Amino acid sequence: MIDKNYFLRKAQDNFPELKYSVLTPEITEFIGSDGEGILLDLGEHAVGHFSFSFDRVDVFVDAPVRLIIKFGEDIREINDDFSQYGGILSKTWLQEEVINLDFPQKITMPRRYACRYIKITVERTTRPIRLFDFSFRASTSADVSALKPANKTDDLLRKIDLVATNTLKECMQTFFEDGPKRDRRLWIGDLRLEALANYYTFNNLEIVKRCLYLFAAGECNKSGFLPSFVYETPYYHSGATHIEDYALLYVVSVCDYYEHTRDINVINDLLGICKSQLESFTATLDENLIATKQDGWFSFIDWCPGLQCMTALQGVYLYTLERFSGLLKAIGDEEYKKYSALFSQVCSASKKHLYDENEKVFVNNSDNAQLSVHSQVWMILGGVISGDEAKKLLLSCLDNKKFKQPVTPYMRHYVIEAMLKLDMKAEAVQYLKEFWGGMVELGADTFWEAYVPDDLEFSPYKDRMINSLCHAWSCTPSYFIRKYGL
Ligand code: RAM
Repeated sequence: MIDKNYFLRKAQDNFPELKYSVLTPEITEFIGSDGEGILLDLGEHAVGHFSFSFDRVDVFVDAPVRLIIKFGEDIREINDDFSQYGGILSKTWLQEEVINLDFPQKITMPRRYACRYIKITVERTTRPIRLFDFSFRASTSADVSALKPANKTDDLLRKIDLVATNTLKECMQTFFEDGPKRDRRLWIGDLRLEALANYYTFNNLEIVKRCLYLFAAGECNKSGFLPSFVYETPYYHSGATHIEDYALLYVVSVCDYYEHTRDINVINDLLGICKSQLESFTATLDENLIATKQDGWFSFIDWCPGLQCMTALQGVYLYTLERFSGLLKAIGDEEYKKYSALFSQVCSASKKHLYDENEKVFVNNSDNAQLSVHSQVWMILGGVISGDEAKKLLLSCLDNKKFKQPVTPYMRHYVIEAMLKLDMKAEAVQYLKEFWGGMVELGADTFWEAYVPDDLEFSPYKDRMINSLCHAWSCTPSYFIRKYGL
């Protein structure tokens, strides 16, 4: 019978194998006393466990030694003063430990870290000490040997692809994590983009199946939407938060999976859930076929402050309807007719009610005054406008101060998807190079959770220190470069 336990069993059957490697920094030893320290560089971003040995130098150390060990995904994070942290997420995500050592020993730190740099400061010792034998045991479920280099002559695109595949590799653990530093959870929005990039790089199908089943086992909310995230450890737990656009994008992720694998067994298992996500959403349409905000709803779209999401959300709904009816048609399910008829009706209704004919722009039902790139992009992806009209609209809103702009690589992904849908390949390359290339120029080894080129302090959580610098949803340049030959 298809129930939660069945889905969890399926998720378990597709548990990916973790591969380990050991990294050692160039510096092999440190001898020092109070207040002194050392900065280790692993040479690349890594996710795993840190070990080192500690010994006396010559004389007996007659009191415990206190070390402060800080892990940084980049050097800026190492130089941050965590005591000044004022963000809204728990400061326990900041990777810093204070440890007291009673006697010479080899230590393997119990927590897993995401870092390139490790700074060890001797906070207190009564005698000089020696630290040595530094090593970092890194893990990933990506098979790096399966990765072919992107066939690129353009140097910047090659670098972007490298950083993007590295980002994905680091987020591929026993499931697709959003960020190995934080939140270390499986979120639908991130899953979709990671899976896309994975199909064109490491092509690990087990992990995708596992993630789809982990969500299928989740608790739906009273509207019937899947949870937006799940935890796998210490035991399976599905999030209390439900995000409408993420629930829809689950359906799209299932469609992507079928398109890539033609694996009908998985589709048969998940079809019922996909249908119910769309039914739940359709139930909220008003008499004009426009989605209405329900009590307790949270729509994401992007971390752009103050963004009104409803028009973009309507676009996500249309995008999902179109993809899902395509899937049903491909597998010979006659219900596709119902979804494709609905798609056409909602599409014309959206143009009629959400498009300002005078200004030639999509507005928000809830707040007509707010213009955003998000609304335009999702209406294009939803098929509400196309051709030259859509191209003109898209070009006019990007980098235009009158429109709210994307702040995450996640939303930027959908801008590029819209461009490619409109055959704007040259513009897509330029946009990708400017945005992701900007991070490369700033020295990124992996791509970040949020990046606003003219505000490097931007954080969705009110303090940049907590931002994840290796974030799954930013890995899709490899998908675009490899799939579309950008
Ligand atoms: C953050 C995470 C994650 C994202 C959600 C909506 O907590 O960064 O990647 O999917 O927000």
